[in-house]
Amino acid sequence: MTCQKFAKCLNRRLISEKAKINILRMMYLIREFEIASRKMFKEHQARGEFLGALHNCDGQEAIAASMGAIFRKDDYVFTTFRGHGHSLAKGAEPKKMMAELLGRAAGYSKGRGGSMHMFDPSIGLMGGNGVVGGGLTLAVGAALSAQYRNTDQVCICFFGDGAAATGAFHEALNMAGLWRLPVIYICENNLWAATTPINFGCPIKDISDRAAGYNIPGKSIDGNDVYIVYETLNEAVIKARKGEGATLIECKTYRHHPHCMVMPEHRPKDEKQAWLAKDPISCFENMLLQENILCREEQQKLRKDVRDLVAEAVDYAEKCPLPDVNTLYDYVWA
Ligand SMILES: Cc1ncc(C[n+]2csc(CCOP(=O)(O)OP(=O)(O)O)c2C)c(N)n1
Repeated sequence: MTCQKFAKCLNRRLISEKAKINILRMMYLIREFEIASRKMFKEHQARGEFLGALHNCDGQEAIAASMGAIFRKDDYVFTTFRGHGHSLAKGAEPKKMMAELLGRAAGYSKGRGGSMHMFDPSIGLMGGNGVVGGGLTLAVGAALSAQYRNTDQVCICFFGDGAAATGAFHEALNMAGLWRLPVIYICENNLWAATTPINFGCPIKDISDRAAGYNIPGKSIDGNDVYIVYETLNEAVIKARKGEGATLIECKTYRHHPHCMVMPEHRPKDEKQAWLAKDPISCFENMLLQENILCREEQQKLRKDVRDLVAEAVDYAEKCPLPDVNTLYDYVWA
C-alpha cells in the first residue's frame, strides 16, 4: 500500500483531530522506546551483561496505537513476547518498563520477568507471554469473567501468525464463538514466525478465514494503515460491548528488525525494502500533514518530546537498584 492509497481512506472522519495526534504520539513513543531499548541492550552486552531476550515491534505501531485510542482503562489486553507497543498503548509507564528490561526492582515484574513480562492489572494490562500463543486461552477467561459479571468490558488478545497454527488458537476461538464472548483476537501477521515464512506454516492466504469455523466474524486488513485498523477495531469493540460476541482481525504488517536481538536478519532484502517503504509512521505523518492537522514544526516537537521522555526512562532505569538478594525466593511457589 502506498501513501497515496492511504490518503484515499474515507474512514479518516471517524477519528477526532486530537485523537489522531495522540495516535501519532503513541506511535512515536513506541518507536523511540524500541530504538532506545536496543541501544541499551547493546551497551550492557558490551559490558558483558546479558539481559535476556528482546523482541522489538518497530513497523507494527499502527495496530497498538489504534487499540490505545479506542480501549478503556478497564478493558483487558493480553500481549505477546513482542509486547512493548501494546503495553505502552495500554498506558504502561516507560520508566517502569525500562526498569523491567534492566531487571530492576522497580520494574513491572519487580525485575524478574524482563522484556516479555510487563503486567499491570490496574490498567488492564494482563501481560506478555514467552509461550507462543500463551495468551489466547487466558483471554477467554478474562472475557468470560466480564460476561459473567455483566460488565461491558472488552478483552483484546494479540498474537502472531505463528501462534495461529497452535492448538490453543482453535480451542480459544471455539469457546469465544460458542459463548459469544467479548473478546477480539488480533493476529499481527508480520509474515514470519521467527525464521519461518508464513507459507511454510499456513496453508491459507488469510488467517481470518478461520473465524468462519467458529461462527465469528473475521477480517483481514492492512495493519500499517491507522485509519483502517481503527475503523475495524472500533466496530469490533462496539459489537463486543453490546454483547454481540467475538471478532478475529488479521492485520498484515511487517517488523523492521530481525526476530529478536540475538538473531541475524534472515529475510529477503527486497521484501524488507518494500515494507520499509510502507512504514506506518511515515504514512500516518504524511496523512496528517496533508489534512493540515499537523505542520512540520509541531511534528518535530512531538517527536523530540517523546524522545526526551524515553531518554528519561532509560536514565531512571539505569539508576534503579537491582532486587535485593534477600528477596530471591519471594514470589516463588513450590
Ligand atoms: C510454545 C512455543 N513454541 C516455540 C517457541 C519459540 N518461538 C519463540 S517466538 C517464535 C515465533 C513466533 O512467531 P509469531 O507467532 O508469528 O510471532 P512474531 O514473532 O511474528 O511476532 C517461536 C517459534 C515458544 N516461545 N513457545
